[in-house]
Amino acid sequence: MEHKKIVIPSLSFFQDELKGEGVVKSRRTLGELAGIFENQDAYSQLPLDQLAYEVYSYLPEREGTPGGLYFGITQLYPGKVGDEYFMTKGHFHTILDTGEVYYCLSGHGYMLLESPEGDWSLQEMTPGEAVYVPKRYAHRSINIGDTPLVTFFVFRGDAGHDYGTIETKGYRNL
Ligand code: PAN
Ligand code: ZN
Repeated sequence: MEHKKIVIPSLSFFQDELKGEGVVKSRRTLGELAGIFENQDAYSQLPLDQLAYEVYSYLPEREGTPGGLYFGITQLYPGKVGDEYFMTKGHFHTILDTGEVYYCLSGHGYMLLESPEGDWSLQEMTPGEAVYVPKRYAHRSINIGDTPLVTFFVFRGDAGHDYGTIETKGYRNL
C-alpha cells in the first residue's frame, strides 16, 4: 500500500494578521452592521463604507466537515456610533453545542455572551487573556479602546453561523 506524505501548510501570525496559503480574509463595513447600534441618527451620519472589522480565517476543511477546526484573527477597529463602541455583528453557532476560544492579542474590549434563555455575561478582553465562549452562547466583541482589538479564535469547523437570531431578536438583556 502506498503512503502519501501529507502537506501541512505553514501559517504565521505577523503584525496582527494571519498569513499563509488557504487563509481567507473577510471584512465588515459599518453599512453591514445596520440595526445593531441604538442611536440611528449617529449611525446614519457615518460613512457606510467605513471599515469596522477584518477577519483572517484559516478554514482547512470544507464547511460542514466534522472533526476539523477553524481558526483565525479578528481585528475590530476602534470607533463609536453615538455612545456605543464599535462591535461585531454577533452570532450563535448553527450547531448550538459549539464552544469557542478567544485569545486577546492586543487592544481592550469585552465579549458579550448570551444564551437563548437570556443568561448573559460580559467578559473583559485584555492582551494575554483568553475568554472561553461556552456552547450555546451567542458572542459579540466590543472594542472600548482607541487601538484595534485583536483576537485569535478557534472553533469546530462544522459549527456554522446563525446571524439571524441576533438580527431579529438582538441581545435582549442589555
Ligand atoms: C469569529 C467571528 C468574528 C466576526 O470568527 O466570526 O470575530 O464576528 P461576526 O462573525 O459576529 O461578524 C467567530 O466567533 N467565529 O465563530
Ligand atoms: Zn463564533
